[in-house]
Amino acid sequence: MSAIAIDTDLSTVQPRVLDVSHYYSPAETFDGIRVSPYKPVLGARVEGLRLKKGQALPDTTVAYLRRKLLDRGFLYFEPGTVDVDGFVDLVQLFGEARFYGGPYTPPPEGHKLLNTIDSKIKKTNMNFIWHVDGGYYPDPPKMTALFATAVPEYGGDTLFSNAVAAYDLLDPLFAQYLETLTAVHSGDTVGHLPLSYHADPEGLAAQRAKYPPRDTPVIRVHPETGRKQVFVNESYTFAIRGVTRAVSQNLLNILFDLIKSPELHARVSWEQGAVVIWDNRSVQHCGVNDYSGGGRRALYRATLY
Ligand SMILES: O=C(O)CCC(=O)C(=O)O
Ligand SMILES: [Fe+2]
Repeated sequence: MSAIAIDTDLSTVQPRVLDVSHYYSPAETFDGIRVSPYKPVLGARVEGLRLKKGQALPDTTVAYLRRKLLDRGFLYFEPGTVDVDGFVDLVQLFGEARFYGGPYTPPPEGHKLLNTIDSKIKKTNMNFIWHVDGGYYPDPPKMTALFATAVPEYGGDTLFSNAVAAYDLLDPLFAQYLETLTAVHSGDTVGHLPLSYHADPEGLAAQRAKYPPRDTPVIRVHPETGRKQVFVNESYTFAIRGVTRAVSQNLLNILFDLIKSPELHARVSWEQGAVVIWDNRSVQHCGVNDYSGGGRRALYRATLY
């Protein structure tokens, strides 16, 4: 029996990995506020800021925080940064808040601009599937923010994934091909609209009329940062145009899997009073469904344009 010659250096056949050094961002202090990476590839933790309702921040500080948000994908503000009233002021530093709630995400008492994701109210499970908010709208919100008002004893985290870094993980020739493709998005893809409006057929019809299927590039250039990113998501992307159904589904599955790569992620374990505001254009998110039975979970949400 002759031995099989192994003449391949297996170290050359390793899979490509993300070059994390592109995302390196040292901790820094600006105007007494400490900003440090939340995770290496995504997010920044903001500590030392205290903002009361109606209190102004210097323009230079606001500009700094806006820059950091675009650069890091999200800002996590430690508990104690703001109360609920201060939350409305804080988020408006980053855009114009508009009401975004649906039948299961009503405004909390006294806050018309906000809506609530509350385990006592919300019975649809769509927030556990990766998405961008309003991904089937012609004008999805630029930013989304959450303020934790009730936190279960264990679990109930929110996951975030960097869709710019997801693009960096694509092999260049494959990325070039994807850049030629267009995807169709719909509020019906995983049943978001029919489940949200199942008790309101007229409301459902109105939503479908208002938000017909929408086309976008599969890979797009972020309008503010100029960075390329993956621009399909599992909740709302229905198909890729002009290819067979098998190719559409398989390409989408590759991209959905990519978004689920742990090195692209940050996982926020909520503490009462914590705030996260993220760039809803370049960051995907989903809730983690592991908290039923563990106490109430309620997040006040603001969407910004
Ligand atoms: O429940 C969660 O953590 C996800 C919430 C969500 O999808 C949102 O705030 O838009
Ligand atoms: Fe969401």
